[in-house]
Amino acid sequence: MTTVSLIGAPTDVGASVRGAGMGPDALRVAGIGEALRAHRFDVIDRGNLAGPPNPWRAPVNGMRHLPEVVAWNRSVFEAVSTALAMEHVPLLMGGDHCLAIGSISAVARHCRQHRRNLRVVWLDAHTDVNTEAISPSGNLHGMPVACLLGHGPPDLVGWSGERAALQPGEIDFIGIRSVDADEKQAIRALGLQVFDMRHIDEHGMRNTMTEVLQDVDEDTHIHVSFDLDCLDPLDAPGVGTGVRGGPTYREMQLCMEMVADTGRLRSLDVVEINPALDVRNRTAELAVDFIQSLFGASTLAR
Ligand code: HAR
Ligand code: MN
Ligand code: MN
Ligand code: MN
Repeated sequence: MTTVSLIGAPTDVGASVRGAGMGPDALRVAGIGEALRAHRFDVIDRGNLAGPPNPWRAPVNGMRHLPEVVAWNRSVFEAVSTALAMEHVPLLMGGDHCLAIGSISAVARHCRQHRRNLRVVWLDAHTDVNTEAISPSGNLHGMPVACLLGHGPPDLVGWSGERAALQPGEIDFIGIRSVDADEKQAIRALGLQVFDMRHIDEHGMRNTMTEVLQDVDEDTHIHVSFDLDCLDPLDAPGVGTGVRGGPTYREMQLCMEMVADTGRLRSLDVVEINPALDVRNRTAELAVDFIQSLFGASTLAR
């Protein structure tokens, strides 16, 4: 039986608004553990990691709260590494999206050690590929992908053991509809594969996911990094940086089910849920609904 390790990282140090630190408990209240157990997973809730409070300061050298972001990601890196070493599926409950630096660095190191091919599926309204030199905000939740590709402050680069935890061909972005001006140039320079909302409008989620998953084989480790602002804010109001025009509920279900069908999902981030902005925990409940599909609960599955 597969064991899922729930890891809470209750912080908003990388975000532009406060509140994402309550995300882990919102997911627990929405029944994340019970939902996975109902689908015959062993679930261990590791509780919440500890880390520094949000000092709520202005950016320094183009970054807000760098020391705090480093500290939180160190804890995440250790916890995810420990879960992977036990062959558990780590499910990181954020917290804001800066935490993907620690999480995916740990996954990348594990994949290299075990000679697995890594595929990261980045579900987000944003590409998060800013650097401190080009970010319009200085918020580190807009920079994790750049750091993982080896571009960012030395303190946040190289954790996997290589300068770049990821190669550009190892990550696909789905649901994108908000990219900053200089970030667009960075995407082109890096040669990143971005399936934006226009692509999904024109080709549909089925064709999009077929393309994303085409080279997945039996040695592939799929990591999904699920930023809840990928969804339309009408469905998921509890996010700090919502952008209208996201995938529909059905499109997102299909996305999750097609990942599940590969049988290769091995790690997951669930980030950017902000209960302070939510309506009756709707966003966390929706997240749990999609997570069940991602772990294989389709309508007619036994
Ligand atoms: N691109 C903007 C910035 O860098 C906003 C991006 C952050 N929002 C997120 N991450 N929730 O996906 O400030
Ligand atoms: Mn994000
Ligand atoms: Mn986002
Ligand atoms: Mn690709």
